[in-house]
Amino acid sequence: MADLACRFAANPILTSAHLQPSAPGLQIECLLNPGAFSFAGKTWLLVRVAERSAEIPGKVSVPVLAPDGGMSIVAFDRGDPKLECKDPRAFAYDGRVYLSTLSHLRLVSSVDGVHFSPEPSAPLLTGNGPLETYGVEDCRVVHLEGRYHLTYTAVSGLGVGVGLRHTDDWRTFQHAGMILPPDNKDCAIFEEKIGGRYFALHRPSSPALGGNYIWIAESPDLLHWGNHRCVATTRPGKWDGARVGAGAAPIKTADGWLEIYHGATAQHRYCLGALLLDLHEPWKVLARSEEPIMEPTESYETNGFFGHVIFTNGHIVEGDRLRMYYGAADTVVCGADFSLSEILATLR
Ligand code: MAN
Repeated sequence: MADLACRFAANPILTSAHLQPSAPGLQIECLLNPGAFSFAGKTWLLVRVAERSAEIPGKVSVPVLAPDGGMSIVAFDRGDPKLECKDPRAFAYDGRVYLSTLSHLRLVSSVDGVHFSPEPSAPLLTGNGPLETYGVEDCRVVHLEGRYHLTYTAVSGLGVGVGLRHTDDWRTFQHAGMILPPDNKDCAIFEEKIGGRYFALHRPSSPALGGNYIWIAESPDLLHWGNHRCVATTRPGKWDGARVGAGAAPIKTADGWLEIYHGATAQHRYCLGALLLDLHEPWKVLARSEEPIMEPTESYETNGFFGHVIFTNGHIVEGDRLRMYYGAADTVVCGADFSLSEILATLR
């Protein structure tokens, strides 16, 4: 199947050169995977900014947050036999895993949805508390019952789980804590209740038995999630053979809830596909892409900090147009437009 994405001519729309590091002594390694939302007549992205500490000769180092605030630099000798560099994203020392960068979330805004500029007065969203000492990543933003709800990957030495924050004005935030404990990420809340309950897609990992699959859960209050069911497993040998995870909030269409999800191979090639879920019983999958609807093909998608990656967790829907924002090669932020009816046609 053809790649259905109409990429922005201006791609990449945001690179590390567009933003300033969050503190002296840090440098921005890459920008990734933005959440997206409309607010005050503009399009906003909540970009993941991954930073590293300034190079220390002969050392591998990374900034880490303290559980009660503050930041320190953890550094190990490059030649130390206890040091094991896994891939560019992580390393282990004496069996303990660290990320190679520390991520926070930053707001940028735009009047045309293509050209974004930083919001100097907007607060940075940084890791907060003992479950976020390795940072916060890949935030989904939903607007539900008049408030914005942020679900994001909360990372610490204790594992990778899903954090929740709320805001009304993008100035003050309420931190609701971890709603899905490790190992879990890629949590996308539906933008309306179904049968009087909130629903969310999420991605627990159970690699020893099972895998990295998309699940659905329901909740009376957005805090307590239960009745978990698996909706999509990986498909051995295919483009989504090693892991799958939800993108942004499912999109309500006449045919069902349309979810754009990422699928990766064991070689870590990340493509996008679609799932169509029943409108009233969203744990029922009506259709699923056989082939990706978008694959890493452009040089900014194949080359970078971690190449061959297209990862989305933010979009704006206007009529038939799905304007999708995505992280490319874990390095830059890009945009692409899709036609919803074209995606749905591939699922029939
Ligand atoms: C994981 C996540 C993403 C990242 C991809 C590709 O799925 O941590 O943040 O973009 O891997 O590296």
